[in-house]
Amino acid sequence: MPAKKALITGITGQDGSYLAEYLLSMDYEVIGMIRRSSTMSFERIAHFQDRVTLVSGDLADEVSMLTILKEHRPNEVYNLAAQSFVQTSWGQPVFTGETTALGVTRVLDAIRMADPEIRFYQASSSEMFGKVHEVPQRETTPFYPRSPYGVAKVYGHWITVNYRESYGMHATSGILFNHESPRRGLEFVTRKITNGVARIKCGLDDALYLGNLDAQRDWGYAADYVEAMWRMLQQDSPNDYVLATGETHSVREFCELAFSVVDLDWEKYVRRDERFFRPAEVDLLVGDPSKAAALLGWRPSTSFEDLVAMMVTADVDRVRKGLV
Ligand code: NAP
Ligand code: G4F
Repeated sequence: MPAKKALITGITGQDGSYLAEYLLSMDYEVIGMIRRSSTMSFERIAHFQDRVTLVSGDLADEVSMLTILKEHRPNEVYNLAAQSFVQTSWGQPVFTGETTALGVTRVLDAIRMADPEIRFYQASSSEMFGKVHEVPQRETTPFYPRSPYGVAKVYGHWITVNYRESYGMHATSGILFNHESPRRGLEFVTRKITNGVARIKCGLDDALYLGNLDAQRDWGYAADYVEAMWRMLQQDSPNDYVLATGETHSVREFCELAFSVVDLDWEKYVRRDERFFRPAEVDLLVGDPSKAAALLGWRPSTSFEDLVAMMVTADVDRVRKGLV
């Protein structure tokens, strides 16, 4: 049988890089969509760049995606591209809507026109639960987004469901809770903390400035989550799935643990900074992954403690090599 072909939008991001590695390990032919920029940053994909085909396109431009689909004819499309930083979405709400919301319609429409048999994965988010209606959150929990990003993701989720129901497309939505790794962007709180810990340990900084320490998140390991994305598209029928660990921890707990990995006391270094508080906060996220466990046979394999230790160790290593 010929190898399967997958298109990944957002291949240069955290999840895109792990998913590409995973699909390559299963002999997929991987096409990665990248957008034009004045300085290309392939930091996360440099180690396998010669094994994937990179093509130019943008979620803002439907024609570019239609052309890619017609030319490369993938069996599966994983839509991971987005303006993914919640804080930025208040400063750039229209841009966030263009990319994170309408961008999903553009990909779905391009698939509908090029080949409606292509299987589609949409990167939905636990941010859609926002001001939560129940604890833990599951596929049936009503949405109450608290940021322009969350609102855009709700649109992306429902347009995926709508194309599934309107056109019979194999369009699936993975509602993923926060997942992190040493490849996480430096602006997200986990990586900001582990990078800060490494810089303080190595004598480059003497403080770490953070916002709300009380927020609670269900943090898992990104490499575990991309495997479940693939499993979703191997099912006979499209569906919606929550991916989460089922455990929640506060930003404060994350700090405490991260500093303890290098034998430092977090209270001596962490300072509160109003700039990092949000106009509206998501206070508590904790997911129920039992549907994914039952239907996909998926379970996260990395504990919170191991995740924090992995990220701190990787950042200390990078700082010692002068890389961050
Ligand atoms: P990320 O590291 O921020 O990566 C985002 C990717 O999207 C990058 O490759 C970026 O390209 C690309 N992109 C942004 N705007 C684009 C556009 N207009 N056209 C084409 N590509 C564009 O995000 P991530 O953490 O890997 O997350 C992947 C997806 O899952 C996102 O949709 C995110 O919203 C969603 N999600 C993430 C989490 C999480 O905890 N990580 C949880 C739930 C859902 P550049 O490299 O050029 O910037
Ligand atoms: O790391 P964060 O920026 O992630 P957030 O907002 O939960 O969003 C991430 O997870 C979503 C899934 O639920 C994804 F859809 C989304 O794309 C992204 O990957 O912030 C986590 C928490 C927030 O409550 C924030 O207020 O940490 C709090 N926080 C406290 N101080 C901070 C800081 N967040 C950041 N980024 N920087 C701070 O200094």
